[in-house]
Amino acid sequence: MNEILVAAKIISLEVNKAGIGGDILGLTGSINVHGEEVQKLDEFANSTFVHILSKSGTVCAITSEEMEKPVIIPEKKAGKYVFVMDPLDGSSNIDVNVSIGTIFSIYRKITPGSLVAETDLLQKGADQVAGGYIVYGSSTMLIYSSGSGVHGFTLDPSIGEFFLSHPDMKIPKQGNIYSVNEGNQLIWDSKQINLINYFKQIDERTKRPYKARYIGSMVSDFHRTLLKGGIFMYPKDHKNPNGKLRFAFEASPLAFIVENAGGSASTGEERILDIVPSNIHQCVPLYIGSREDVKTAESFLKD
Ligand code: FBP
Repeated sequence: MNEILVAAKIISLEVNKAGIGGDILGLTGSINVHGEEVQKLDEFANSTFVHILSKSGTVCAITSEEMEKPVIIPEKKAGKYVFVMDPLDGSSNIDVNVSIGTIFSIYRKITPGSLVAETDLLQKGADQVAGGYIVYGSSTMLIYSSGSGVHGFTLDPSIGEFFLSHPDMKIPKQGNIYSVNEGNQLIWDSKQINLINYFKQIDERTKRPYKARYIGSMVSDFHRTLLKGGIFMYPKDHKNPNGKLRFAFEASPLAFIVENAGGSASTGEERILDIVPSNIHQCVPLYIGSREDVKTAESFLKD
């Protein structure tokens, strides 16, 4: 965790001065394994974490949304953990100064010996040792869980230290905010359309109509959902039959957080943390947030 905080401080500094210092805004010109244009800050964040963790003696492998293949740490420098990350989520929002973030999961190496096997890299979400995210926004915050509660720490840049600011965070059982890119409505199936129409209907008893909020930077949309309740969704659609968000780098770590804060995370059909991925870049539909709101979503989506 200390190594993660060092990397977070370095990235926070770069993000906060993006546009005035150095050449950190804009594209690298390369395309990542998901067919997305790589931002310079994506690359900077990825190499900062890989550099620091590779030398830390704490990890044996690193997988990243920005790297097709895992980084395997040489035996002499290897530790007992596998680090899984989306080094910079919401990167399409960097140039417009919207909050972005880093999302991470930590798993224990489960196979004996020093060789890292595929099973070490493709573990069930529920087997995370810890999960968390860092928001680079109006302040820089770390939110993480190691299975007993969810805690938030805020960076004091004048001291360069993270301080406990949000102990034992709990998500409200039900919210009144739904968050989804409605621009995709024409490529949704009827179940998804019916669900969104349900949240828009007027019925005071069930707090409806819900408010619509969508930043388009998942870390920020999730952070708001954790604090205020409601539901964030990235459904499957005719363009992305498995949704757009990545199981290992995005859905699973945030599912670990939301469940430890009293909420739920689902594909619409199954619990995210019950999934054992078949490949590190696998995508899943995601419904995450307040327990009652995710239950409502499942009631519309389950066959
Ligand atoms: P990356 O920036 O890590 O690729 O994340 C994907 C993301 O930007 C999420 O943060 C966000 O929720 C989603 O894509 C927005 O997608 P869309 O523009 O299709 O609504």
